[in-house]
Amino acid sequence: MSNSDVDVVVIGGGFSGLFATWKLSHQGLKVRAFDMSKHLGGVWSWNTYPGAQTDSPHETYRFTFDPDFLAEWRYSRKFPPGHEVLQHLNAAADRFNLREKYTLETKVTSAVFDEDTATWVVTTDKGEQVRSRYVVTGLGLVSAPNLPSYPGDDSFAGEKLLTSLWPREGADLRGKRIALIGTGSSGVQIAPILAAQASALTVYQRTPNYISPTGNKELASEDQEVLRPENYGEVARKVAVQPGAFPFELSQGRLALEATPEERERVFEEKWEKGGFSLLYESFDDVATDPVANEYLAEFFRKKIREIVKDPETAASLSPDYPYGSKRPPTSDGFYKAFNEDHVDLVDLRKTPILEVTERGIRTEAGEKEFDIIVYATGFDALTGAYTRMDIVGRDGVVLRDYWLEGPRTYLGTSVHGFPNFFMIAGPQSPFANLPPGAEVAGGWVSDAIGYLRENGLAAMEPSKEAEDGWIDLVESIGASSFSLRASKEANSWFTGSNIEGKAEKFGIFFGGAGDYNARLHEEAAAGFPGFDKR
Ligand code: N01
Repeated sequence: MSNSDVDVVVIGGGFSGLFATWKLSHQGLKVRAFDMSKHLGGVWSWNTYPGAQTDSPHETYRFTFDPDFLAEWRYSRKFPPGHEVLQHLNAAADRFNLREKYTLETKVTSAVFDEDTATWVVTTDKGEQVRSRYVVTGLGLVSAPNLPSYPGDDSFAGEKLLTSLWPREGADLRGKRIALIGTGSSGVQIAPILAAQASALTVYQRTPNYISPTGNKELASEDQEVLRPENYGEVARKVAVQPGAFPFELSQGRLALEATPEERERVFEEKWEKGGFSLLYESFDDVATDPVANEYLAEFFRKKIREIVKDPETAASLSPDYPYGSKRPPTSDGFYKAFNEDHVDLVDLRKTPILEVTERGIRTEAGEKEFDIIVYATGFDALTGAYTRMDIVGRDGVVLRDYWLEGPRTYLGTSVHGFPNFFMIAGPQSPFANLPPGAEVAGGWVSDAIGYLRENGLAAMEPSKEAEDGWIDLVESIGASSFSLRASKEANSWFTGSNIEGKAEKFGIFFGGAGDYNARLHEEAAAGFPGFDKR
């Protein structure tokens, strides 16, 4: 059966790709891995903008597969800064001899399935071709940058920077007149830093967000105790079942609908102070599911914004009117407060859209503003973009990009009908959850699937059409059954591709929760992969 150069080609050098490379190499497979970045680290090697940090707590934003590495690797802050995540990933690559498997600064341009030999022919932008039996992708959910185009784009004489392709050597922001477009997770993290360095900062906001404090802090040595083997089991237990794969308790045992106004206020206030996703996962069990409970939380945010932001018009523009949770809620320490500075202002694009980029700056219906730098924090062609930008050609010459024209089609977020032996880690229609734990679960499942094929002398597997249709129906019906997710479209959320003009609007995320998803993966493997056609 071995008429290939390698057993597996892994594409991507972030959490998913590195884990797959480790796991599959351990299984005795010959692995070749590629990443287009000069550095290992996936999105963290590109999104090096000032202020980049995780929204996931330190004990879960890491590899956990090796107990010694788990106990030894220490971040400095509760929500680790981006450069420390990069260090973590590179330390893992060194420790587990993964670097030697990688060819960096090399983009995979195509992967074409050869039916006669049931192998994939993977071609890179350096002209190399590698034949492999399996292709495993760790391309990231939010990794293909989105740069909107405006009339006059090329005329701008100043500097344009993207948070998602930030220059490694940094950028001189001091004393500059800066425009920031975008108020998602990246925009609200970088805004306070731009405000501190710029002589003038104008934030261009299309859709307001529900932004909670991050609540970041230096870790004391006792905070690291959780990483010890005898303590980590409790974290792993919570992460395995919690919908977002975070170390929160599954149920808070209280409902906002049943609480008195005073109790609601007390709990919301306490979780606001704690920061991160505490308000979503640790306040009341019904804030994500009941419209009235959700509105209590939404109004709590609006009240906070009115309290923090002194100018009432700016506060009103910053206040969201769609349900909490329709978009991925960002966190930031200092975003709202920055608007109280005299040199910081907000342009509400819903009232005054951008008409053009000019030689000197940006023109809206309210006039032209001059800038030295425009920072685009305009997000990603999420979920599918990293796949559709590559030529992935399955059986019968079907191109994945075309197959996904009406939205992603997968089984379990890991596999696609018509694309044998093609496995995705954290692919579209995977759960919306803390990524590193998910990468280890899905990567482990891919390893089991490949192990199953080899143990049974099988050449290939791909999901049946019925299994894939069933998964898509489930993903859509879970999304459509939630009042807040139904509003994803009007909130321009990347959950549904609605942030990109012209993109098919479909739920690209399995919203049944990471715990439920993990159980489904486990059942599929334990039952001998019944959703797959094998040969
Ligand atoms: O991208 P986004 P992001 N004209 O899509 C605006 C992860 N992440 O890079 O909301 C004007 O959230 C767009 O407006 P609208 C995390 O999962 C995590 O910030 O579409 N504006 C929005 O305000 C996150 O969810 C971390 O109307 C335009 C912004 O640009 C995901 O990555 C840190 C526009 C894009 O926000 C993406 O985050 C960073 C246009 N034509 C990222 N097009 C942490 O863990 C877009 N926008 C902390």
